[in-house]
Amino acid sequence: MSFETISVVGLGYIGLPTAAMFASRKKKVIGVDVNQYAVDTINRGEIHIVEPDLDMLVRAAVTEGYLKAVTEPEPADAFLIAVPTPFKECAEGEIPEPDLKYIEAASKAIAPVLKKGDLIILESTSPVGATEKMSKWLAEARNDLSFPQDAGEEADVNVAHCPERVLPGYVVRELVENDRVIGGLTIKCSERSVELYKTFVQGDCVITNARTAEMAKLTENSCRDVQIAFANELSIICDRLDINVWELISLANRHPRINILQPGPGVGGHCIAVDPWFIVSKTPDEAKIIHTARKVNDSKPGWVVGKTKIAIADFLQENTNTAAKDITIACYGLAFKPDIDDLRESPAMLIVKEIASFHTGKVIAVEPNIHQLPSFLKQVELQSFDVAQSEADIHVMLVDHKEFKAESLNSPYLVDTKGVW
Ligand code: SAJ
Repeated sequence: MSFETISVVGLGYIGLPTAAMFASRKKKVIGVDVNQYAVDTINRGEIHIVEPDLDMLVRAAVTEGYLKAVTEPEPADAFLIAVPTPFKECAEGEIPEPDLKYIEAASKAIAPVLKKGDLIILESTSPVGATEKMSKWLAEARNDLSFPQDAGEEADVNVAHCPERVLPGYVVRELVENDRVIGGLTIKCSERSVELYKTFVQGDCVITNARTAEMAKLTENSCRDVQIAFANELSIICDRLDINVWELISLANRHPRINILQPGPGVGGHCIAVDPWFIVSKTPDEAKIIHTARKVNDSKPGWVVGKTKIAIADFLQENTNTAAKDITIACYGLAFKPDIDDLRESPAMLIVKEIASFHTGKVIAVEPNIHQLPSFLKQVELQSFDVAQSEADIHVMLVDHKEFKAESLNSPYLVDTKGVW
């Protein structure tokens, strides 16, 4: 059975590009989101998120009538669920548990419009077992239909997990080119999912089961987290031993089987700092390295703040007529990684916020990718690189944006978390 109408539930960083991609292949796409603002924006052919080339894709899809956004699900042949999977509230030091409330809400929202022959795919990054849980929620809501966990290959409805793996900033290209891991609850569920993705995916669609597909996604991001933790730990060791960590890494990387990643101010974004906890919370006794990596990366912003305090103390010692309130600190970069404007879960932002909370003098932020600072940084000034360089006494390099790499800065009071200057 072919897929004439495709519904994408959750029109965020993954759902919207995916919806636009199906629409660009002339499929009728119904995007569903609870956010009325997002729905209205998309229906005007505009976008509410920042992602290169996505605006063109959405404008064309809406103008040509292949994509529409709604707040309530409508019948379709396939449903892709791309909603957030945040943590549940927990006390500091406790292991955060994933919160599946948005997946549950999306399942309950689509259940009334499901029909025999439909395919439901969970794309949200999820803890192991979430796809089975989703299918159970759907079955509870629709006892007139049979589901794979009970009816196997004979089920009326097919269910699979296919995690997204695209890199923010390259989503449009990676959606087409990346391989996809497809984990159906049965073989037929997987095969039908492959047929759906082949509408636009040029990479391989590799079939496995749902639990392995869930774990594959968590493994990819945990692997990167562990590797970055190794680099961050090296940077702290090298600081203690008075060794330049970037020179050290470039030398070690000349070994044919070594490829160490780069240290930085910490790990940000909505994936790599989150997904490893989905493994740790499920298997706390076994996931020792993954847990430690999280702790190492989460502690790096605090270490950078500590280095800034040492720079302030050094400055005061050298300039005995100066008080802390006379010292200007410039912080370079706020985004969670280079050359993007995304400030969410950014360690650089955490550091700037913390510096602004204790420092009595002026704090400047330089962030070429934004025009306005978030309201909680109201005591911080957004300035150009030139102003920061000439006004500041202490410089804190946080994100290696291309604009900063093109400059040089020489100061005895420099905390350089990216080895740029
Ligand atoms: N970082 C370092 N050092 C490095 C590389 C990265 O400190 O050498 C930091 C970045 O500055 C940033 C964080 O790590 O704060 C994460 O950045 P990233 O570029 O490694 O990853 P994301 O979060 O933008 O996207 C990741 C990707 N996963 C992998 O590369 C394994 C992407 O493919 C996933 O689709 C995405 O997570 C996701 O949605 O899960």
